[in-house]
Amino acid sequence: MNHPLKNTLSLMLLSTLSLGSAQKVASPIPIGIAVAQTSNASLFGQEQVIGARLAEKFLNARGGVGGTPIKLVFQDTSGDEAGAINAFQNLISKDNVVGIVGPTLSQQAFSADPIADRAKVPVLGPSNTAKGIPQIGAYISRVSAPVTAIAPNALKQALKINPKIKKVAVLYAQNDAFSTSETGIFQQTAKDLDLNVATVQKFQTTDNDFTTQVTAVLGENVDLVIISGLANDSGNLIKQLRQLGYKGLIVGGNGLNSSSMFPICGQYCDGVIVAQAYSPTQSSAANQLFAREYKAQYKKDPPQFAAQAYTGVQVFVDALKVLDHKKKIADWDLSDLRIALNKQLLIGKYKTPLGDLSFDKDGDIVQQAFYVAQIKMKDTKNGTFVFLK
Ligand code: PYR
Repeated sequence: MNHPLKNTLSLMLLSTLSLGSAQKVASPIPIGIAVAQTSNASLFGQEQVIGARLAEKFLNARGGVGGTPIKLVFQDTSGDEAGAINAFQNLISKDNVVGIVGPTLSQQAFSADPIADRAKVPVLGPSNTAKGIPQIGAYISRVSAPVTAIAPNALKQALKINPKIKKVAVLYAQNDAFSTSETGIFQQTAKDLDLNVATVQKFQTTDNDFTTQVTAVLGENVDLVIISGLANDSGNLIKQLRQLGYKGLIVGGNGLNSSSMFPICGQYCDGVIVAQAYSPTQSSAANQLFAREYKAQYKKDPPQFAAQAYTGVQVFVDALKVLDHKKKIADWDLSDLRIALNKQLLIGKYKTPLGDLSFDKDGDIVQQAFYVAQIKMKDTKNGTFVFLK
């Protein structure tokens, strides 16, 4: 019989045991994936889930970690800070993962990453591009190149397409850490390129009506509009810019880097320029394999968010393999392994779908190549990112 007192006693005994004795690493080896499976941020998160799952399937088919498979443990962060904190806490204390790939947004990372850092659990940010992410702590690294490396490329490409651009409008989501970070880089780059920033307009990621901002932009007669926001807000903003008569070029930031945004702005997405940290045509063997597998399953080119999530899982697995050579992962104490894994991943070199990569001393990604794409819509829902030279 299940007596309540007996249950309480065994719980107390269990917690004493786990406090007093070392916790071993589970088999299969648990790796946490804390991304947005719900909320507007799931426009990115769903692609991350696909990328991570492909990595799990693929890497396990190739022997996992010295013959031991990995097992991804998913916790939905939703789109806010509380969701990310909750997901991180569950992965760290309940699911006993060796490391975490997540969260989806920089805005969430600034709240959730310090929890993992204090618990000495390595984190690989799959899509956190704001300035300052790896500097959150010694256990925080990322496989998503920062806005400083990416954003300027889109502006330079816009000038290549239209060298006459002089006057620009800048819009950004003021309640989002990535968007405020990215707009800073866009605005600095615009000044460096001798462009006149005629107006800077703010919005919220939760906004749906952009009439005020669009009216201000139209009043300035600009040749280029630069947007830093997330997918839903930026998509609606683009749609309203076009509907109200803006005809010039549009540069979007990393928040527009997902085909999930196409149904939001529909045919109005056409022509938007977006810099990328990934190209499906990247020539490495690792990417050819990944892109082929993705395309076979989803009938389209893999997007950046999927490639980055895949890469996050792969970096953990490659680093675990090195440690497994020293001592089988199953024989490690979990806390010791998390510390060793963080050290190992920072010194490793990786052949990934993003190309060859490593990390700098802060844990920021060192990546070889970046790209710029322009959105080409086929109809009101479907389109592609066409990579520009
Ligand atoms: C970020 O939140 O950092 C993104 O790039 C979306």
